[in-house]
Amino acid sequence: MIQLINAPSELGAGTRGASLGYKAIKTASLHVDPTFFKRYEPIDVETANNLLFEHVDNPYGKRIKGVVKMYRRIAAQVAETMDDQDFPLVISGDHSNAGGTIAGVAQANPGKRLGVVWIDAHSDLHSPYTSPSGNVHGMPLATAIAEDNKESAINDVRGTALRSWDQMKGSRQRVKPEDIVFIALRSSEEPEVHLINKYNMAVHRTEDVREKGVKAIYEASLERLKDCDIIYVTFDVDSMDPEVSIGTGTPVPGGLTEAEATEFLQLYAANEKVACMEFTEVNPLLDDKGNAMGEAAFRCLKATVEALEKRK
Ligand code: HAR
Ligand code: MN
Ligand code: MN
Ligand code: MN
Repeated sequence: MIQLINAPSELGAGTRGASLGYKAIKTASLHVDPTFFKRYEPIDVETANNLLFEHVDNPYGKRIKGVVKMYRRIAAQVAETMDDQDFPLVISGDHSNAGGTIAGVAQANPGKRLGVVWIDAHSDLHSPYTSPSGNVHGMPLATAIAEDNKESAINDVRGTALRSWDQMKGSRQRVKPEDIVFIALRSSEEPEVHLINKYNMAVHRTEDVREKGVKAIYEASLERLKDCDIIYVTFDVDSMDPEVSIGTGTPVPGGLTEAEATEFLQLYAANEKVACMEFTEVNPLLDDKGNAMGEAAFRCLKATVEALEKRK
C-alpha cells in the first residue's frame, strides 16, 4: 500500500509559505481528482513551525533545533511505514527534512545499500560550515553522507548549531557519496562543487536531459546505482523551470518541463528498487499564477501514484 506522509515543515526555508505546499496540492486535486486524498489519506507529521515566531539565534543553521525535531519525527514515521511494508511517499514543506526521510529508510533497511536520486535545481550539500545562507534546506544531502566539508569552511560555527548539526548528521554515512545521482542540477556553490568532484557524484543537467532524453538519463542513473539494493527519489519542484515552478522558494531558470519531470517520476515509481519518494518545496505564497505550482505538483503526484500502483 502507498502511504502518503504529510510533513509540512518550513523551518529550513528562507522564505515563508512552504508549509502550505500540501494544502496547495490538496486544493489542486479538487479540480482534477476530488477523491484522491480520500483514497490516499496521508498521515500527518507534527511540525515545529511554532518556532518560526522565535528569534533566530544561529546564523549558520537557522532554526536548526526545530529542524532536528522534524528530522526525528519524519525518520520515525518513514521507518514505521516501511516496517509495515507500505511505500512511504512523503510530501514535505521545505527540503531540510529529507535527511530525516533518508534516515528513516536506512533505519528500516539495515544492511541494504541505499542509492539516492536527487531531482533538484540545487545540490543541498552544505553544512553549517559552508552554507552561504544558513538555511537548512540547503543541507539535507550532506547529513545523509555525514559530511561536514570542513576543508571548504567559510563560517565560524559554534554552540548549539553544531550540536544540532551533529544530531542530524548522525554518526555514520547512510548513503555512500558515490551512490548519489543529481538530475536537473544547475545551482551549487563552490563548497558543494568541491564535494561533487571529490566523490565523483553523477550529475545530469537539464541540457543532458534534452540531448539524450529522459529514458536514457533514467537508465544511466540505474546503471550508476546498480550495486544499490534500494533507491530513494526526491523531487524538489524547483527542478522544474520557473515557467512551471514559480511557486517555490528558490526558483532557478533552465529547469525541466512538467512533462520531463513527470516522465522521470513515472519511470522511477515503476522501478521495484525505488523504496521511498518525496515531493517538496511547493510554496503557494510565492505563486503569482494562482495555484499553478500546486496544480503541476498534484499532476506529478497523481502520475507517480498511478505508476506505483501498477507495480503490483
Ligand atoms: N545553496 C543555497 C543555500 O544553501 C540555496 C539552497 C536552496 N534551496 C533549495 N534547496 N530549495 O534545494 O542557501
Ligand atoms: Mn532541495
Ligand atoms: Mn532546490
Ligand atoms: Mn497565490
